Amino acid sequence: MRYEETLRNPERNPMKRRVLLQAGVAATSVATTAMRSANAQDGNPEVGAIADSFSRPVFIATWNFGQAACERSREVLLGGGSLKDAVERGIHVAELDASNHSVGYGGFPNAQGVVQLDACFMDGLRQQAGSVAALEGFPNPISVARRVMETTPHVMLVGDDAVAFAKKQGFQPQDLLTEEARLGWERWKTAQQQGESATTDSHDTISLLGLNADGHIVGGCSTSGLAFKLPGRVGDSPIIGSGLYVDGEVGAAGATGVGENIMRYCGCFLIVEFMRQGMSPTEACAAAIRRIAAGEQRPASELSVNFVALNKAGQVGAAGTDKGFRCAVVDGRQSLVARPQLLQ
Ligand code: SD4
Repeated sequence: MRYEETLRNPERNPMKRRVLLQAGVAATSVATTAMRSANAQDGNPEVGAIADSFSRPVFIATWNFGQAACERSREVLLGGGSLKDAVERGIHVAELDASNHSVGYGGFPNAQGVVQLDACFMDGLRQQAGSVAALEGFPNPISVARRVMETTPHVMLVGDDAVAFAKKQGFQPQDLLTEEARLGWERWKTAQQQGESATTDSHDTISLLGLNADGHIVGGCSTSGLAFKLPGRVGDSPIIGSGLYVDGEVGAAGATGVGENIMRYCGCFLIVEFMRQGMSPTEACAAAIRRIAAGEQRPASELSVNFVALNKAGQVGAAGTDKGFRCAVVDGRQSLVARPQLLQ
């Protein structure tokens, strides 16, 4: 069984499923899996059917919980905040949600029990970007990434030097390892020691894209990465062009899934380029997934790669390989969760 399959489908591996259930590794993760299976038959509209029904300003984000984040973004924007503030503060909703074990505070730690966060922020105006990777001790890495973009001539800061930068910028360090996440890690370690390679279905990165009435586009992506990852491992999420890309003239794309399968293909950059060539956001997301599957020479269903996108006109789209993947779309009149195009 491939790595991605065990991540996404513990039930396909009885051993791993048993480990998950016995160890109770994040009961929430198991619950999430169950919820996602149920969602596969849910009544949410297909994104293709609603792609043109939104008007600027509009926000789109990954996963069901992206709806609360997008609603917060809308509130900030309509309350007079800038689009950058709207995207940043929308992402805070997911980062500060302790029950979300894939983002910010409460995220599952790495194999050594340390929570290491990745995030990037991008403004379509002259493609400004900021990013942090393997950042320890700050619950809102998206804000640190934005600060890298706005206050330095650089794009990316990592590790201890990113920590030093965040402190200098006035961000308050705090312990991000919640008791629930720590217990999940303990159980994972115990299972490993017993020779069972336990995995979790912890896979809920937030990528949030916003377009305002003037056609300005901003995006952000924030994650704790894969649960119990090798210390120092960095995925697609903070890599400009992989986990996120924004081109002010064309549109934006954001990702969630197994970073190793996204970053080797510059997934989000590819989607924006497909949109530049005339594809709709959903067509572009699907084309990127097909490209990755062709490159990997294996079915899309094995990849765990999922994307959201929007173009400058305000058309939204999404496609993914995970049956439970959902996206949230919010504009001035509507707020809903939609089913992306599924590629298997
Ligand atoms: C990563 N892409 O670090 C992230 C994980 C993720 O939903 O998207 N989880 O590989």
